[in-house]
Amino acid sequence: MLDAQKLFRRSSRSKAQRDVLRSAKDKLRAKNLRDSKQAFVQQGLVDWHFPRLVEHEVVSHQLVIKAIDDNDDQQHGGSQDGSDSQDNLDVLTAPPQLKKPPFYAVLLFNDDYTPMEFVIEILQLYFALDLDRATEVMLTVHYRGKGVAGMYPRDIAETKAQQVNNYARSQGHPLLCQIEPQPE
Ligand code: TYC
Repeated sequence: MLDAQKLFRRSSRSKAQRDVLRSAKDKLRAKNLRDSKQAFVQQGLVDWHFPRLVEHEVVSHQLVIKAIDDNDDQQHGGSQDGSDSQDNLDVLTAPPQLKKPPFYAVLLFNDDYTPMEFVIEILQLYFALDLDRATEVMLTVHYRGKGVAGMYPRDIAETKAQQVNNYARSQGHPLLCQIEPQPE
């Protein structure tokens, strides 16, 4: 059996091993989870075939390190101190790893037929721009060919573009609205 596996067999841990494990846990708590897992493996504390580390790391932002040998308790006739099988779990909390969603620009394109007033109305209605800002954006589109009406996560950007196109069509205007991913 690998040393790492022995380390996670609770019943066979020596004090020195418990200390190593505790300090490793502290490191894990402090660092990015995936980096830490890599570090754990490099230090020989866990074997890479320890997939539950990954499976559980997203559960309520808790990392659950389960002893490799699920039968540990059974093999040793249950826990000696009378506590239940939860003994076999080491639960570490880690800060949530949040990533901002990628943003999409909602673009308006110029055409020769959509009335300026209608474009301004669209910008106020769907993009919450005040009259001055809506006029400014409309003129940018008019003179430069395209302009950004707003920036949103993908779902919202898609919905807005669809709403604008549908509304423009329903009013008989060819106004075109499309989304474009933004570099992160
Ligand atoms: N070019 C249009 C006109 O002169 C106005 C316009 C502005 C149309 C912006 C579309 O996205 C647009 N009536």
